[in-house]
Amino acid sequence: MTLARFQMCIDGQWVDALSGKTFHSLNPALGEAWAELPDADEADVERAVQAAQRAFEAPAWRGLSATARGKLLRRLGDLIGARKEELAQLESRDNGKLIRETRGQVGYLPEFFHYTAGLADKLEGGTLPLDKPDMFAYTVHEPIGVVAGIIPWNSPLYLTAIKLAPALAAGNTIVLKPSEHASATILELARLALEAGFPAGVVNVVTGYGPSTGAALTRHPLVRKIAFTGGAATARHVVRSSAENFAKLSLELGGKSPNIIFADADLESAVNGAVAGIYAASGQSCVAGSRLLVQDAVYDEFVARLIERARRIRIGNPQDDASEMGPMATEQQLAIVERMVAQAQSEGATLLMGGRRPALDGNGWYYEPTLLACARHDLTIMQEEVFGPVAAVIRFKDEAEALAMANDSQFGLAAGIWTRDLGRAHRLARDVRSGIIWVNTYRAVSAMAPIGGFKNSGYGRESGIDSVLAYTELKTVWINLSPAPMPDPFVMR
Ligand code: TXE
Repeated sequence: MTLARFQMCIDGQWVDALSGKTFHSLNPALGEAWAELPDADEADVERAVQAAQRAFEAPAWRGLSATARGKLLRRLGDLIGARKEELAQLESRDNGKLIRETRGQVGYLPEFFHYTAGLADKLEGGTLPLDKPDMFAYTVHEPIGVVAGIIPWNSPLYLTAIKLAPALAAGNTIVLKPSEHASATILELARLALEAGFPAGVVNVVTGYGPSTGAALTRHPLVRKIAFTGGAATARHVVRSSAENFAKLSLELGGKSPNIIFADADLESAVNGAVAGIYAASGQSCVAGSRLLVQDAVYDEFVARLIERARRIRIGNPQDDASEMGPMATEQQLAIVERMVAQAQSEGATLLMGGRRPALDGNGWYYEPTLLACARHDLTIMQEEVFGPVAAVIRFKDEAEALAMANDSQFGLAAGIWTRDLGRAHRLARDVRSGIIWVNTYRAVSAMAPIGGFKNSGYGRESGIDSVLAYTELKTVWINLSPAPMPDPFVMR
């Protein structure tokens, strides 16, 4: 098979790595290489960051009004909309995500750009009602500078959009480092940004591995903000890099989100919500509902119905419209899933369904929808993220026990609550320690709704009305109105 060849986007130019080195991206449905990309090292990252810094200072970008930046973003959203099928196909081939899922995600992407475009010229500062009558002061939101966007493989376009759009709306420039497992669509996004009219150097993409390309970018002294989505272990490296020059940070690190099913819930919806939470996207989702907490009275019925529904999931080629579950994005991820399922069983969990690779033709990295029953909540499978189609289910007797289990986690990204009791829904929405609460639904997203986590799920929020503010510095300006000479210089005014 001939490989597709990609170049990186630095300073508006399409370039190879200076070293000439390349690496391969693999198609998870086939388990074989399909694309060749530049393997950027420190020298390439240097070029990209310098280009972004120059673009940040240049009048072509710095001199644009916020309204003009908004118009560029709107145009970018339109261009994405016009190419959505192409982008959806490309992402599905690169990371093995279902075409029906990438179509949905890419189809919604223009909304993020349009919504954020509208925010660009609404970053109003304030006039301050000072307690000093001879002074006038106001605040202004200014861009931070060069932003590094570190992107994982599970939803590259979506996770880039929620960084790129607000960063540009606020007037920053950006260097994106997509995952070595799924870079293709981010390079296409940079092409569309140039086509939309963003000046050269405003959007750059460097491709390569995390410990080399990614680390060179996050420790670069000109990078003033790092927006990271990925795993906790990598995030710790990124946080250490940021300490060099106190780059601002936002971190979205996944979780172990509980889906809590009460006896009074509409069980059919709850079963669908559980499937959406853990088997959609083969569980490779930061908000995966990987802990199922089910009330005693409906536990047996819920588990039986979940197994019945999950057994009907059509596993197959992600590019086939009929498929409902595709492969793991990487061979390593499949190995993690297999190891964690084996460990769960050795710790006493009971395998109720799945737990193996399906019998399919070819070498894709597929894994069956899997369900493990746990008698105790302290098992590793209840505490650690798997990032695969593996749910751990446990019973609870009452609301207090459900809440205690829900909060017994190092993570706090999302939670699902299934009940018809309005008071209980609101009580748990208040008391569960996580950044997103879904009541009688799961895995809903919107450009208007912030996402981000409590505890070890990270910090900072993406999407929503405040997302652009996260890419700004606040400046306070003081004006002395007094005609009198400056008084005693040794006293603070
Ligand atoms: O992610 P990494 P991996 C979780 C999930 C998964 C685990 C590991 O549990 O099993 O993380 O996945 C770049 N300096 N999530 O290894 O390493 C890397 O090249 C700078 C949750 O694939 O976190 C890629 O671009 N950058 C998650 C990005 O970091 C570095 C989504 C993410 O890769 C780097 C994905 C370094 N030293 C995995 N090392 C979510 N929250 O949705 C790597 N990178």
